[in-house]
Amino acid sequence: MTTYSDDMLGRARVRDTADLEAYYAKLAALEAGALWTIANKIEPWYPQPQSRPVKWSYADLRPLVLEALRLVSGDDAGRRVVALYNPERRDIAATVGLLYTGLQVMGPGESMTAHRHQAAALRFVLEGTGAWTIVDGQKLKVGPRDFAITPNWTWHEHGNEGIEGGPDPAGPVIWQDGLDIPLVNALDAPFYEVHPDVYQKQVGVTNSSLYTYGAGQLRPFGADTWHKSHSPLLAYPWEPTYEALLNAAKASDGSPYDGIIMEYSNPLTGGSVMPTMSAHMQLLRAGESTSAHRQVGSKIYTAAKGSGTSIVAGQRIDWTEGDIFCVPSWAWHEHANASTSDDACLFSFNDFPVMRALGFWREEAYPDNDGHQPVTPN
Ligand code: GTQ
Repeated sequence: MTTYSDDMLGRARVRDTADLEAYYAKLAALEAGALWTIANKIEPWYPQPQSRPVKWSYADLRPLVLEALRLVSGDDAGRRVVALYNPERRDIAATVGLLYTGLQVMGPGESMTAHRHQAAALRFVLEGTGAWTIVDGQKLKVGPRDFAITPNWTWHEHGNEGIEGGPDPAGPVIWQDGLDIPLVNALDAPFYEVHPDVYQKQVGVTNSSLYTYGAGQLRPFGADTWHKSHSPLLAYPWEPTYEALLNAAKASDGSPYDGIIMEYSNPLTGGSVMPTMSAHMQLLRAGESTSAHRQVGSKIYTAAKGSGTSIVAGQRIDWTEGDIFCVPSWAWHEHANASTSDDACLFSFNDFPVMRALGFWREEAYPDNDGHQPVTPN
């Protein structure tokens, strides 16, 4: 066992004296300071996230998300989104770590203006059948549980072609946005532009990237000319994703920590869909409960199907469809399907590609108690 004592040789262990206090004041006046007064804080033994595990209940938030439809216009809001904040991270608009998520609502027939920004975005559709997005001219149609990406600096706009009171598609669309805005801002790298024509012209057929790259293992003609850092496939529909999970479950037990889990990947590289964020869908079979592990990086989960319980840093989080919860960096977490007859699915996205690219990646299995954390009573 590693001992974490800040009194040991090798850590900063200076005791304050009157002389030192006076010295610190003189340094402060010159915009300087003695490193040893803060060294242990700024170089902790292991990650000390300011974010904590939080669950956002869809049943609680949904009526408020829908209320925004009549309170603000899409044109005035830019995007009509209820953002989810970690209590200590409101100042940087983060949901967990340096990731952001929010619930965006679009009424039937609405469309939002085109823009682009340095932050990358992803979407996971929670409800409504009329959603579309145009990413760099390419129109994508997305339905419930579909996943789509808006890589950084791509022009994008979205809307809902549902007809109010119409048969199908109808009704509002609510989708979850996931962005790396706090990361981009922490790096002082944000840029933003409104499209010169306010709206984009569609190029090619709707869902063209899906037609071209959607067959995963089949590399299309022209693939050698793709040199961007994000996936050429922009949308990942639910049905083939779910089928892939069910098929994998026939052949393997998957991960002891995540059940049957698959990463939405760039079909050309097998890597993450974008350089800063990766996303997964996982299936917990009926009655399945996993062991705990932890990773360096932040994760945001959405209950996509069924219901269950996750233990995050010892805290019990019960979830059902549409609920969102977060796992701060280096927090132990494990999942259980609440049903013994139906499977459950969790969508999640994370900043792991950043951790891997920078050499920060670590992962550990919970060592004690058969892999299960003690649960803190609520
Ligand atoms: O769709 O571009 O939820 O820029 C927050 C910021 C969505 C978007 C958000 C954004 C977007």
